[in-house]
Amino acid sequence: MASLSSPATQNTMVQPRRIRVIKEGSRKQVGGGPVVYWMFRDQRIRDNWALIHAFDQANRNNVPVAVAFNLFDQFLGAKARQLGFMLRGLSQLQKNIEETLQIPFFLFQGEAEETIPKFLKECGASLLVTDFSPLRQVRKCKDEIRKRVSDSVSIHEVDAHNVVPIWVASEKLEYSARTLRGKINKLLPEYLIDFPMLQSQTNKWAAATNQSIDWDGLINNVLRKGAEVPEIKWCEPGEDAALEVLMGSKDGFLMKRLKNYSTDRNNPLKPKGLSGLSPYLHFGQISAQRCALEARKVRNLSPQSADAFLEELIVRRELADNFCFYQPHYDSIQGAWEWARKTLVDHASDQREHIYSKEQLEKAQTADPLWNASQLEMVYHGKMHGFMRMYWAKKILEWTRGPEEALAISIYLNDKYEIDGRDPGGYVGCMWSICGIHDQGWKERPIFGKIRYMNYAGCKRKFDVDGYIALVKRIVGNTKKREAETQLHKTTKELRS
Ligand code: FAD
Ligand code: FO1
Repeated sequence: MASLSSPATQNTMVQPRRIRVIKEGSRKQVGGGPVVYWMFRDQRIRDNWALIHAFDQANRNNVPVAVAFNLFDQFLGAKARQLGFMLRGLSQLQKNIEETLQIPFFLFQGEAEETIPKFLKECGASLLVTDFSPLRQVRKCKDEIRKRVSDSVSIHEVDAHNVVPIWVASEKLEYSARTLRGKINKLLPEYLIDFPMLQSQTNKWAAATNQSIDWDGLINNVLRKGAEVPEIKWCEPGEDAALEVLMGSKDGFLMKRLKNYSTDRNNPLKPKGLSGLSPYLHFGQISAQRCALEARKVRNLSPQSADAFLEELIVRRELADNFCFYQPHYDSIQGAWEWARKTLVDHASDQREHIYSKEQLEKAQTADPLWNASQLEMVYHGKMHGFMRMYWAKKILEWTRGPEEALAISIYLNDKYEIDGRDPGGYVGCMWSICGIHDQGWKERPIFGKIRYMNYAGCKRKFDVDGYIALVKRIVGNTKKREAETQLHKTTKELRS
């Protein structure tokens, strides 16, 4: 188990408890070999505690620093939509990091447990800095790297994703937002602080670093292999675009849309009522801490909306990481609480009005036009409205043979089509909807048992269902039209060449 802090992390610019020492190298000090930051979850230069720590350790020990990124093969089933977004963001990052910080960015392809230790050996690194993700695939990969690197290498893990580091906020699985909120709020004065400036790198990387990366080749490759889930065009990738969405003067969330957040965020007809930040937060192209700092600055303009946004951005988001970090079964029924498992089993064989297969659900072929619209919004727009995600997942529980199948299908569809999928927020979103985690029990009823129930009539009371169905119809029509035009353009080009 990593120690929370050790001598190696006492004299650091980053708060010591934001760092976990995964491995203490035999060379007590970092001195001697370069520092490498293996960038994984927090794919940004600005406001990145892991990058700040790597720089800090390199400068203190007069050694160079580099960033390394490993491109897995279709990680967690990612397709063109997600990998195109990520790689376009990374190509901007490489340009910026080499121009503004004069440090090299290395991109490897394959299994990180092979490529990262190999790189550390080649460059004689003395310290590997990693960022933090609670997902099992990431933790397994990191543990494999820990076993493979030489004794002399130290490994420090930095939670650059959460405002309050997960292991600081709570040392255990939290029951609900209510039990975590107080712990986080007590620690905000210490952790919701501004970021230090990155000093320029004092030591140049020795070896030739003009590792030119064929970004177009990489991107075309993932677009071809993942063509089944095409890219979205409404959401521009990269750190600069992320900041624009957060606080741009034209249409930025905090500048132009915050005031309606508390009233509009549950209205699927007003997608602009949400911040639109989840694609950037998921890929780490913007820091949640940055979003929180900037939201606090404008809080007096709309306190209620600002507080509602901070609750989602900090408490709800960290609750999702807390669940995935402390609950190994974070994406299966075993991860549900006893009361929920029992109620789901008690009602697993209740008569269902409809039973749909994964294919019928994927193709939005149910008898419920509202549910079909939400599925089509996810498939064509790549980001289903937050309110509809609850209804969408709960209906899958109602229309499949049992909760295990419902969970498997909802996670499969969510990870395949959502631009912000493959995220703790998604696993927890599905588990909340189908297994009632972070929720209470409700009046018992068929199929749902005590799991919170949602239905069409309830939605009708809350918003204009027909309006939402029409909105999605327009989105699907426009997307299909644009795809046809792109296809025509491509064919014409090929015919001409
Ligand atoms: P905003 O309301 O503007 O929220 C701002 C940020 O706060 C979000 O980007 C997110 O980081 C965080 N946040 C908001 N709501 C939640 C929540 N309920 N739980 C955790 N964090 C939250 N979120 C994902 O990031 N990826 C997913 O794959 C995902 N799948 C979901 C599936 C289901 C079934 C449900 C019920 C929820 C899911 N969520 C997921 C949570 C939430 O719906 C999205 O984070 C939100 O809709 C993203 O849009 P936004 O950033 O515009 O929202
Ligand atoms: N991170 C990487 O370091 N390499 C990848 O190849 C990679 C692919 C990827 C695909 C989809 C996606 O949603 C995220 C992806 N990430 C990748 C980022 C990282 O895996 C995510 O931050 C975690 O999944 C969330 O903890």
